[in-house]
Amino acid sequence: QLRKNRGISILGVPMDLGADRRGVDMGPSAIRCAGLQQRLEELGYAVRDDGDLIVRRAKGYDSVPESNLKYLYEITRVTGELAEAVAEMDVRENSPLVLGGDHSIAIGTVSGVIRRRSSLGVIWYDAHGDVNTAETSPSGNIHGMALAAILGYGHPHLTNIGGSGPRVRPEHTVIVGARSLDPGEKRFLKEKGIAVYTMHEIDRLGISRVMEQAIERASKGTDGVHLSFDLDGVDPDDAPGVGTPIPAGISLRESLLVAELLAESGVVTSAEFVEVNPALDERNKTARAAVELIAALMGETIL
Ligand code: 4U7
Ligand code: MN
Ligand code: MN
Ligand code: MN
Repeated sequence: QLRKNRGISILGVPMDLGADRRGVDMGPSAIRCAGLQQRLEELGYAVRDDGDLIVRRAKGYDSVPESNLKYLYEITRVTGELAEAVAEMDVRENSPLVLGGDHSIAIGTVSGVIRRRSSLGVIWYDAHGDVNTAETSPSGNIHGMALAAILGYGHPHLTNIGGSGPRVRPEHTVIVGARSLDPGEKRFLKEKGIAVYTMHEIDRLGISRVMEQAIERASKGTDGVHLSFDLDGVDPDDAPGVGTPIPAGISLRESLLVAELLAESGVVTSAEFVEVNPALDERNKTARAAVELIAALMGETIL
């Protein structure tokens, strides 16, 4: 539980190799600048900032020949290191809070967490599904393949990060906020029976009922829930600083309710906030939104 009996360990992963647009490598710095640590300390947490992992700037594409996987080798190396670092945080009884970076880093975070919590639920808050593989991806960008890899589908380099241990199961996986899914992703999600709360369900049921169901699904029979929060799930009016903005999204206000409901439920054991792109932002608005969301997730209330 992300509660005050545990400390919080912050780790930045300044990587943009999994995305098309450069600039999300500046995300961790922008989120720190928006006052993250102080905000969490004011809530009473013992916060430890473990700094950033080192990401090598690749010269050109280090893609596998004949394959549709951009920067596979450096992404494999960084996510492997991230998995080690995250597993260690859990040993120290600190809740991992990872700052991205592009969404491919989730492969490392989840691989680290699942070593200690072998039955892990995942809530994937995102405008996208991120369940492409090299075969279905229209772009070759690994951030669009992260959830597939976590579920065990894709290139073996990506599916074996952190060793061949337990995996996240489709019935414990929930996507919230989807509004841009590729044809291959739609097939994959239906075939695996993954719960997807698209904007349609959010509009029909309301975000609060959606979250009740999402929490139930991700937490039932698991020993923890990982929140993987892509800032592009938030409407681009509220979070313009992302690489792949998709209109008609979840407002910041509803997104804060998501974070508050997760805090109330007490099920979240680790989290990451990804895809903040300061180069495309307006006065650090998106990083500031991320800090608001993290504070709410950690139990901050208005009154
Ligand atoms: B993000 C995309 F084709 N589906 O695979 C792809 F639309 O982590 C976008 O959610 C992926 O930001 C977006 O390249 C990845 C595209
Ligand atoms: Mn994503
Ligand atoms: Mn996305
Ligand atoms: Mn994105």
